Amino acid sequence: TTPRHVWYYEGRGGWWQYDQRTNTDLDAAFMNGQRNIDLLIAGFVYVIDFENMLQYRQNETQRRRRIKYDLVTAPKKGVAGLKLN
Ligand code: V3L
Repeated sequence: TTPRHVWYYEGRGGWWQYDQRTNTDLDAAFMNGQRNIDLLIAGFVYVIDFENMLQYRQNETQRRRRIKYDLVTAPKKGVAGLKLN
């Protein structure tokens, strides 16, 4: 079943929905009250920081992307880099 709300990270001029596995991990960590979580995404460890609502690569913190939790129907560029048509 499709959840009502999902996690997104910022792209250029829009938002990308996280892939399903990462979304499940983010839900679990957030509901568990964690302030942040380290996740392996496309071969790199990313920190997802719920306090500041940001994600960034653990070993290279210059690129900081905003994240949000929003309706699954919110406007998006696609899912995890796969563009919607
Ligand atoms: N899930 C998948 N790929 C990611 C994620 C993530 N949570 N975070 C970063 N990347 P950085 P536009 C994004 C990818 O932050 O045109 C989009 O998914 C990231 O991919 O410096 O700018 C698109 O594929 C980027 O390729 O660690 O909106 C692509 O950018 C790479 O990791 C272009 O999107 C480095 O990101």
